[in-house]
Amino acid sequence: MAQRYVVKDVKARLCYNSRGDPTIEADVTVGDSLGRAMAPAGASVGKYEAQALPQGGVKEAIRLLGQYKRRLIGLDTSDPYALNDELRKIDGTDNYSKIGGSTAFALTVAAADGAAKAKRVPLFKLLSPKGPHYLPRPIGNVLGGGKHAGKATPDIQEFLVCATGAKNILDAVRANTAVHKDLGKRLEKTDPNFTGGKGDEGAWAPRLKNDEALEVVYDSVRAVSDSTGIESRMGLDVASSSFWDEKKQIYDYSRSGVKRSAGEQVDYIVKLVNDYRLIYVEDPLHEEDFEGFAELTKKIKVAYVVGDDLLVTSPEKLRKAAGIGACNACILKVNQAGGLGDALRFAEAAREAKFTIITSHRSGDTAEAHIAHVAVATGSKMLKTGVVGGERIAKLNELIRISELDEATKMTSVDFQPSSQI
Ligand code: 2PG
Ligand code: MG
Repeated sequence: MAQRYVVKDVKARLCYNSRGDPTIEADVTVGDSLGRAMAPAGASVGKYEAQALPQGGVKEAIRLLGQYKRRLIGLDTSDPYALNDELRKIDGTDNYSKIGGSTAFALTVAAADGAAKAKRVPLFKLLSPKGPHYLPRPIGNVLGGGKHAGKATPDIQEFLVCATGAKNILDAVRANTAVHKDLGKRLEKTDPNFTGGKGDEGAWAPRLKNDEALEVVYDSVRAVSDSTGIESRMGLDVASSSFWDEKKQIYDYSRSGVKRSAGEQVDYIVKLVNDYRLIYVEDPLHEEDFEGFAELTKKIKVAYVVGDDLLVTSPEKLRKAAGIGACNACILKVNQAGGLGDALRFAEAAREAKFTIITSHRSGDTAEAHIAHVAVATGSKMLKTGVVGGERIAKLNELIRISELDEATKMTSVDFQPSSQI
C-alpha cells in the first residue's frame, strides 16, 4: 500500500447544515492532502435508516471519535471500504447507533476526498476507476409540501421536474431552473397573497392542495418544454410514510382533506402517472408495503417506481424488493446507509438487480458536492438534488465541471421515451 494514501490524521468539528441544525464535519489528512466532508440530514427519515447521531448529539459523536481515532490512523484511503469497515467494527451495531451515521458519512467521504486529491484524480474516478462514465440527469423539486414545508402546503412532499430531452448538462440545468421560475410567476398570478415562500429544498411552498399543485406544475412543465424546445417531464416524491396512518391503515391526506385505503392509493398513483405523464414516482406507498409496491410496479410500465424510505440504501432491503419486483429504481443516499463503502455496496446490489439508481441529496444539506461524483461513479441515471438554493446548485455546478472532463461528457438517457404517449 502506498504510504501517501494512508490516513495521517483525523479531526472533527461541529458545523451547521442548510436548515441551521448542528452537524459533524470531518477533516482527514491523507499524505499531504486534506480531505473534508460534512454530513447532511433528512427530515422525512426512513424508519430503518442509519441513526444519524448517538445519544448526546454531535458533541458526543466528536467525543467518541477521540476515543477510537487511533484505530483509523494508517488505514488505506484509496480503498473506499477500508475505513468504512473499520468504523462498522468499532460501532458494532446494525445502524451506526453507537458512533452515529453522520460520523460514518463525514469520515468515509472525507477520506475518499483526501485520497482523490492525493492521487490527483476526480473523486468519481477514485471510486470507479473504469469507465465509461456518464453524467446523471438532474431531477429536482419545484414545488414542495409534506415535511419540507408549512402546514398549508400539499401533503405530497415533492413535485419534481427532469429535463428528459436535454442533450447536455447545461441545457438540463437551464430547463429545470426555467420551470422553477415559470412556476413562481404562475403562483403569483393565481394567489395574490403568495409570499414567494420556499421549503427546505428551495422548492416553492404555496398554499395549495395536491390536485391544484399537480395542475400548476404540469402547466409549467408543458409551457417550458414548448418555449425551450427541451422536453421536460414531471415526477413526484409522495413520501407517503409521512401520512400513512398505521392504526387506521389509511393514507390520510389531512391537508387536502382526503383519505385513501391502500388499494385506492395504488389506483390514485396509476391515475396520476397517466394524467400528468409522470416519469418518476418515489415512495408512492409506505415503507413497509413491499407487496403494494410490487402490485403498483406491475401496473406502471412507463415510469420509474422508486424506493427511498422503502429501501433506505440497504442491500438486504433492495434484494427483498428485487425478489418480488417491488420497484424498478432506487434512491441512493450515502448517509441513509452510513458510510460511503456501505452506499457503494448498495449500488452494486442495485446493478445486479437491474434497478435504476438515483443518487440523492437530503433536505438538510451542505454546500459540498461529493454526491455529484458518487452519482457518476455508481452509474446513477439521475441526481436528485433540488433546483435552486446554494446547497442544491453546488451539486449541479459540479456536474457542469465534471462534464468538461473527457471521461464523463455524455449524459445518461432515460429508459422511458420522453415523447411516448402514456
Ligand atoms: C427524500 C429526501 C430528499 P429527506 O425524501 O427523498 O428530498 O428528503 O432528506 O427529508 O428525507
Ligand atoms: Mg424521498
